[in-house]
Amino acid sequence: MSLKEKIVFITGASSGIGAATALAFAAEGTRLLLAARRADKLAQVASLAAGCGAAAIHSIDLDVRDHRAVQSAIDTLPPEWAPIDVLVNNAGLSRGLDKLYAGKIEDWDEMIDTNIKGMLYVARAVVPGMVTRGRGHVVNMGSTAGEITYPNGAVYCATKAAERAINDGLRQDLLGTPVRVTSIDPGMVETDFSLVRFHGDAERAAKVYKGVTPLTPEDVAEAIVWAVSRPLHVNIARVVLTSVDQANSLLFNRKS
Ligand code: NDP
Ligand code: 8X3
Repeated sequence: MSLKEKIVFITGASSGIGAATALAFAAEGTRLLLAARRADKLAQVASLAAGCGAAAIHSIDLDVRDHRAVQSAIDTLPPEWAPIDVLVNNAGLSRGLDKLYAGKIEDWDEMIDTNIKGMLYVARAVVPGMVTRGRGHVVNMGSTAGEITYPNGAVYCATKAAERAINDGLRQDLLGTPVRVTSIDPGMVETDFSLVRFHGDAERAAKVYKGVTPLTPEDVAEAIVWAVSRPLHVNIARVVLTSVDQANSLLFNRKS
């Protein structure tokens, strides 16, 4: 299916998987609606996307945890940007790697508010328009962490288990409409994810990727574009992808 001129809305487009997804969709000639909180980073991604062939770009400074801001951002889109064809519900983060009984409440709140509630707010604001227009595709960002919980990561893993339930529930609730719903579930991807998890501790973040070859953000972006470009009667429910050095969220082939 050609994606040319389709409107693709990507949350968390300022970095990592979201940024790579923006560039991959840009190469398909789509129109890109990019959202994140860091406007400077978003502007850099927008400029790269323009160079990759995006048909048009519109950026929104948005915190997905603020449900009024999310609804207002969608309600006040310029008319030419309103008919969103594809939503990549990607904004998310991990905070901390602690035993559950020693975890920081503010870390839990941030993960739950962003990964679960933020994802829901964006879907709630965007999906009704897709139903009314009789077309659309929602791509939610899951993780292997949502399938098997790993030690010290219970709350992050729980947010991705919730994503799994919400993704499946949304697909059931959209049965009878042409709107498609896909979860993309990567294992370890080298992005700013670990830097954010460890509150900016770059040395600790680098250790996460030591001795393994992780996925790249571009690997994940390619899977997203693939799922979205299937013929319109095909719904890819879930794509699970890891590097060959990872079997699941617990098992790695670490060389050092
Ligand atoms: P990055 O840290 O590189 O990117 C995270 C993105 O989310 C940034 O663009 C950030 O933008 C945005 N974001 C975070 N909080 C908010 C918020 N409150 N409102 C709006 N945007 C927000 O990490 P990744 O690219 O790795 O993460 C993207 C998604 O992929 C997440 O959902 C993550 O859970 C998931 N994932 C990551 C894996 C990995 O190993 N890296 C594996 C599996 C899934 P800004 O700060 O500018 O707002
Ligand atoms: C990110 C992958 O295993 O680092 O969802 O939690 S993991």
